[in-house]
Amino acid sequence: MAVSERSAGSGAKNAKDARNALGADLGLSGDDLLEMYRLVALARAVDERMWILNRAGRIPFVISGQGHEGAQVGVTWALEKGKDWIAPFYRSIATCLTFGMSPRDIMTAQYATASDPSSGGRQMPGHYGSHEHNLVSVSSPVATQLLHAVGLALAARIRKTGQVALTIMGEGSSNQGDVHEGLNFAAIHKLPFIFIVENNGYAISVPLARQVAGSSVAQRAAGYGIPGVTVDGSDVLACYAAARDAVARARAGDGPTLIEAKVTRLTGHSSDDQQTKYRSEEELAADKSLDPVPKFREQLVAAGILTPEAEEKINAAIAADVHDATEYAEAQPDPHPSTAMRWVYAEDWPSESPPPWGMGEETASGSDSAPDSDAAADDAAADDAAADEAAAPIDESAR
Ligand SMILES: Cc1ncc(C[n+]2csc(CCOP(=O)(O)OP(=O)(O)O)c2C)c(N)n1
Ligand SMILES: [Mg+2]
Repeated sequence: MAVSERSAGSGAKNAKDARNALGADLGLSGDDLLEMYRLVALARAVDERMWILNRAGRIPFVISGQGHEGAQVGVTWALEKGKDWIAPFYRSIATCLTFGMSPRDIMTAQYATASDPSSGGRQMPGHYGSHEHNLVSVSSPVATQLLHAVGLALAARIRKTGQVALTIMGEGSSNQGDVHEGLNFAAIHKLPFIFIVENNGYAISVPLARQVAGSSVAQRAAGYGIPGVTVDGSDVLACYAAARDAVARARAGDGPTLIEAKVTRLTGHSSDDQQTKYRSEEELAADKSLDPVPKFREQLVAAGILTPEAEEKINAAIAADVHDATEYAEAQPDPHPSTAMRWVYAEDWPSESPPPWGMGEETASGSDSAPDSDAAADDAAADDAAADEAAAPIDESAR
């Protein structure tokens, strides 16, 4: 601060400090910023633990959000938890944590336990979802989530709920036909919809130049007559500002916004990929400068918001959370085989009309067309067990 400012009267100084305080122009308090930092750092710590557990043979597959956390926390902060909806993708760990999921929720999905709230161990690892927190389950075919989110936005419009629906995917996925169909529809009907593209420059091993003609996803928004914004995805506050504006537009009935956040993928595509096969050492080293975690940390330290005491407290809480999530998930039972069909097929199918997938009479006589696990479903004891479980679908500890 300049000497002349320091020598100004204390009233004038406080007013100036308040104006200059980091995030103040965005309506963010120091506590907001500390919580945003905690979420960014927590997502990174949970993610790093996942890789250790994978290499230790405890979990089969990791698809990482490292490098994307700043954009995810910044964007998600602009939505209203418990009201708005998000259809996330496989790198959305920080998004899910910011929107209400816990490290235990993330870790039980990795272990595919019966208590995993994303799917009770049914989905692939990394396919997070939470009905409780308005997070639509991740789809394996990339880009389909855009259609789900547009549908949610249409429902919000019809029901006049004031909700906003947001979806997220990578730049490679944004080339799918579903994106054109959904964006066109959302733009025509001015739906309360936000499309986030986390552009990390690669679709597995395919670089941007081979995926995106014209190199900008945001520019495509012009074709739909909606705003297309490009934002530095390592800048948490810039991402928040862009999403906040998009939310305001959506709630005002002005329609969708496309935000392209330029992020970096700090890991391989997944734990089954080795990115040193197709990215140079120089490129990987340069990408580290786009890491949102140290960048946000330095910003908050320089602003005097992240004091040594605050950081120590946050780090201790994160270490405890990650430890707790790991121990918890390790101790959780697998889903019981008799529940294999749960949440796949309707359970209240009327008995007078056997369901087309063969869980009726035919199955009992051993039809080839029936899945193997139908045998368990036909067993009276298994049915009873399944019925019991329906009352408490995520607690299998008594088995
Ligand atoms: C419809 C479809 N095609 C292909 C795949 C295989 N696949 C999974 S992730 C991925 C790359 C997606 O890249 P991008 O959208 O840039 O996201 P990133 O992984 O880089 O975050 C591909 C091709 C798939 N899951 N679904
Ligand atoms: Mg990508």
